[in-house]
Amino acid sequence: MKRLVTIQDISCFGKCSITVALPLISSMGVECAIIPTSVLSTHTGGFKNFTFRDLNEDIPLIANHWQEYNIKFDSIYTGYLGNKKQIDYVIDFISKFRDEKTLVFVDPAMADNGKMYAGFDKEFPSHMARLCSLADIIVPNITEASFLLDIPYTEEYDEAYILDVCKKLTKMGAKKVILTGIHFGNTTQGAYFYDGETEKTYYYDRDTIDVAFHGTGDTFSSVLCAGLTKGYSIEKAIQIAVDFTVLAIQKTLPDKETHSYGVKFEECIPELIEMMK
Ligand code: PXL
Repeated sequence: MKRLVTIQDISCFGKCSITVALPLISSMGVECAIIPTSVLSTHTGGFKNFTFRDLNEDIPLIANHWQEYNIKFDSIYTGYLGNKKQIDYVIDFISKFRDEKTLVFVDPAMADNGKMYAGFDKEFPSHMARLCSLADIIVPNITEASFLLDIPYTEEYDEAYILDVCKKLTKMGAKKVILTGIHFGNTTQGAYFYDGETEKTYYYDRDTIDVAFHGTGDTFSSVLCAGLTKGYSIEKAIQIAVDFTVLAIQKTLPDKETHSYGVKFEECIPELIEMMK
C-alpha cells in the first residue's frame, strides 16, 4: 500500500483540510499520515472569532521522531499553512523526507476570488512561493497563481494567458502545474495542466455550477494527490478529482443555504470507489 503524509491544519468544524484529506485518501486505499500544523475551531472563510492554536514547534519534533523509525512516504502533500514559520519547517521536512521517488504535492491554499484568506500578511505569498518552487506539482487557483507571481488578478483571460501563467510558475521551480477553476467561456470550468519539462498540456472541464462552497479545493487536491500516489496517469487523476468534486457539489446543492461551509463529500465515497475501477 502506498503511504502519504499530509501537512496542513485541522479546522475542527467546517469540512476542509485534514478532516477532508484523511477520509478521502483513506477511501482511495492510500495510507494517510498527518502533521497537523495548527488547530482552528473552524476554517477562516465565513466564520468570525475562530480560535487558532499554532502547533509550529511540534512539526520538527514529529519529523525527528519519525526519522528515528526510518518512516518513509511515497508522497508529501501540503495544504493550508498558517504562517511563515510553518512553511520553513515544512521546507525542512521535505529536505529530510524526500528521495528520488517521492511526489511533493503543494496546494498553496491561501486565497480565492481575488483575495487572500483572513489572517495572512502581504509577505505570505512570497514564502508560499518558496515552498512551491520545491514541488513536483502545485495546484493553485487563479487567485493564488496571481499572488505567487505577484501579478494582477483577473478573471478575463484566454488559453494563451493561462499557459503563460503556468510557464511562469514552472520557471519559479515547480515541475508541473494544475490551475484549478479555469474557464474559457461561461458554461464550463475545470483543471488546466502544464508540464514544465515536456510542455504537455491537458484541460478537463465540466459544466459550471454557479454556487460557491468552501473546501472544494481540498476535496479536489486530496483525490488528485491520492490518485497520483497510486500511480494513475495525470489525465485519469485529474478526471477523477474533477468529477468527484462536481459530484460533492451537486450532492450539497439542495442544502446550499445552510451548507456553504463545506461539501457533503461523505455521501459520494461509494461513487469515488466506483470511479477508481
Ligand atoms: O480550504 C482551505 C482552508 C484550509 N484551512 C483553513 C482555511 C481554509 C480556507 O479558508 O481557512 C483554516
